[in-house]
Amino acid sequence: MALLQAGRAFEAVEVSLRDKPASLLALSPKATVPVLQLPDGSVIEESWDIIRWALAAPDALGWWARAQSPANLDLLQRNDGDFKRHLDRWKYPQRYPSGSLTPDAHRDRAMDVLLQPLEARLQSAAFLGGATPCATDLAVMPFVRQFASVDPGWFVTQNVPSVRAWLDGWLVSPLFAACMCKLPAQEAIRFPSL
Ligand SMILES: N[C@@H](CCC(=O)N[C@@H](CS)C(=O)NCC(=O)O)C(=O)O
Repeated sequence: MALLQAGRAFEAVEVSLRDKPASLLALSPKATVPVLQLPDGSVIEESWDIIRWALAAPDALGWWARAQSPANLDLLQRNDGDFKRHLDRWKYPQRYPSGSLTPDAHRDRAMDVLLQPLEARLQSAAFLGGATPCATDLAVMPFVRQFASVDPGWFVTQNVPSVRAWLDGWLVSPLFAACMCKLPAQEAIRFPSL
C-alpha cells in the first residue's frame, strides 16, 4: 500500500509461506514477507523500512512526517511488539503449546496493548495521521484486520466502534483493493503507478 500510495511502480511476486521458494531465501535468508529488492540489487526486508523507502522522500503529502509523532511511534512499537506476539498466540495456539496464558487471555492482552489505545486515538480523528492517513495507518491496519478476522462474531461485540469504522473504511479503500488482487504464484506482476 505504501508503494502504491507513493506512486512507485514495482513488481510483486506472491510466495507460499508454507513452501518458501529458493528465490526468496536467496534474497533474504530470514525469509519473512514483505521483501523489497531495489534496482541496484540491495534488499529491504523489514516492512517499516520498505514503508520509509516508499514514503519518506519526497514526502509531499506528509504521510511519513505524520508517522513520526511520539504517539504514532508508540503505537507502531505496540503493534510490532506485544500486539503481534499476543495475536499470533491467539490465532495459532497449536504453535505455542507451552505458553502460560490461554489463547483467550492473549486475545484480551492484545485488546489492552493495541486496540484500546487505538480506539482512544480514533475517537478524536479519522486516521492516525489526523484528518488524512499516514504511514502508521498502513503499518497497523493489516494486523488489526487479522485480529478482527480470527473471531468476527466476538470482534463485533467489542466496544471499539471507532476502530471498526476505521478498519471498514480501509477495507473498502481503492488502495487496499489494489493490493488485495489475487496474484498467480511466483510470477512477477507489474503494478503501475497509481
Ligand atoms: N518484522 C517483520 C515481520 C514480517 C513477518 O513476520 N511477516 C510474516 C507474514 S505477515 C511472515 O513472513 N511469516 C512467515 C514466517 O515467519 O516464516 C516485518 O515487519 O517485515
